[in-house]
Amino acid sequence: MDKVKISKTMSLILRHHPEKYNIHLDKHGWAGIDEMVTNLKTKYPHFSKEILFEIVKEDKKQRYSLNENKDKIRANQGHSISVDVELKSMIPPDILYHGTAIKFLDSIMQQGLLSKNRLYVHLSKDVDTAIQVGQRHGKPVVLSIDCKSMIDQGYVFYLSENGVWLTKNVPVQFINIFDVNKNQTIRIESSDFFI
Ligand code: HQG
Repeated sequence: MDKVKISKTMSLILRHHPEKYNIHLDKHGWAGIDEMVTNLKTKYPHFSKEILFEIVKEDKKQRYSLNENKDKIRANQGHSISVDVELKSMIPPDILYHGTAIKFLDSIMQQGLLSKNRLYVHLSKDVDTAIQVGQRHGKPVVLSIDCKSMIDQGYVFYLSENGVWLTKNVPVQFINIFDVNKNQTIRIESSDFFI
């Protein structure tokens, strides 16, 4: 049984398209585990509640949470559908990182970081994670985000249950490029930016 494949389907259901598997999410993003198992069995006949629990437990990014009764499951972050997963607003470290692809830089330095298809821009506290996130889209580049100034100016941040920092958008003036080789932020003015 390919747990990675099943987990990708679970993420698809819990973050983006529950209707594809006739699954109902409540307003807090919870799906009934019995319903998940029954409906996922149409694609993966050997799927079971036990396997679902294993996937939740073993997930390297801890993408899922179970409710106290262990009869509901939800994704901790990454949604495109409008659910309220009861994120707690928190003060972030002074600097967070965002990994993206070089091909997006031009547009990002004009528009700032937008949440695109998701509800939030995703940020990480370490450079290595940002590199991995960026690699999903192409040749990676790491942006360093001046969260301290954002907080001073009233922007709000959330920390998901699995440690991903989230914010609605990041305007250009708070974005700098992080030089991974020199391990330092390159201060730039957006008007200096050419690629
Ligand atoms: C880019 C994975 C052009 C943005 C990861 C990113 C993460 C812009 C892409 C989580 C832009 C959106 C989220 C602008 C932003 N112009 N491009 N103005 N603003 N972008 O996948 O952050 O494995 O929605 O830089 O680990 O890559 O699924 O976001 O490259 O935590 O659990 O638009 O997904 O987690 O891509 O990844 P995504 P992301 P999972």
